[in-house]
Amino acid sequence: MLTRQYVKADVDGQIGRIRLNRPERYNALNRTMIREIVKVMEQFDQDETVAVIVLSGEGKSFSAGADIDEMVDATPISMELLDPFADWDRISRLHKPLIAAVHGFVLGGGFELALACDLIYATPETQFGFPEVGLGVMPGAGGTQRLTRRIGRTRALEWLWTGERMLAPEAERLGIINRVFASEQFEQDVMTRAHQIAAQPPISVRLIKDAVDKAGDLSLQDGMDHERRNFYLLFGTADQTEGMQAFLEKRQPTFKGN
Ligand code: CO8
Repeated sequence: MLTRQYVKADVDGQIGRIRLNRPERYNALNRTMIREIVKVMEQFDQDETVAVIVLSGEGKSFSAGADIDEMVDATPISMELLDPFADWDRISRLHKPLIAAVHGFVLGGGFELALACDLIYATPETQFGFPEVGLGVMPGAGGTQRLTRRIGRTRALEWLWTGERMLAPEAERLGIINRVFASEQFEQDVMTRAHQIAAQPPISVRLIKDAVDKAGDLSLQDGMDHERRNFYLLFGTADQTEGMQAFLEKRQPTFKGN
């Protein structure tokens, strides 16, 4: 168990699990906590025994956002010098599938942390929201950008301006999250899904993520060129030979990750 001050982490099969562990403060994210989360994520990303990373929260909630106590006295210059988002930026450079398994409150920076993951699963009672406007600020860790890309400008604006909360089934309907799983067996359902992805050939999984990430930034033709290069690359893997051979021989493939 890779336990740190604000984070618990362990490996279950091929799943690297990270739990935010500041439950008495609804897992409010201070700088140390973000640094710890990202460090463990990077450790798992480099660990050959881990195929998928699952991020969740201890206690009643995933996270009520950035630690307001830590921000109350900040100035533009102190923020510029501190560069608090440098750690956040490293999340988007991870290669392995990153799943946010959320419950309770998922607010502000907590919501931005979930949106920085590849997939989001939630319990039906989970409440998502960006309350920053009511604090005289706005999201700063990607909220306006990632939310707008998912639900479009008009919906994003209304939600960010009002600071209203949304329940998980509505977030699922709008395509902000992937799926809602019943609370009673939430952890099992998330782990089943994580194991399902972990069983796939890891280089395919990695290059699919890489290509999908390009879809937001490149023109269609440039994106397709990038996709094609990744596609060709996979024909250099043993897992491609095994996957196609197994299909022809009508048996289950055994992937080795190379
Ligand atoms: N920061 C610091 N402390 C918090 C936070 C927070 N975000 N959220 C809860 N807490 C603390 C409370 O102060 C309280 O502490 P104490 O017991 O010492 O009084 C404890 O957690 C329990 O909270 P409540 O008593 O308020 O519990 P309730 O059940 O009444 O309410 C809520 C729970 C609804 C979650 C409520 O606590 C709340 O509204 N919290 C603040 C939510 C919020 O505004 N989040 C946005 C923060 S700003 C942000 O996220 C900007 C992100 C930009 C990236 C920043 C990178 C540096």
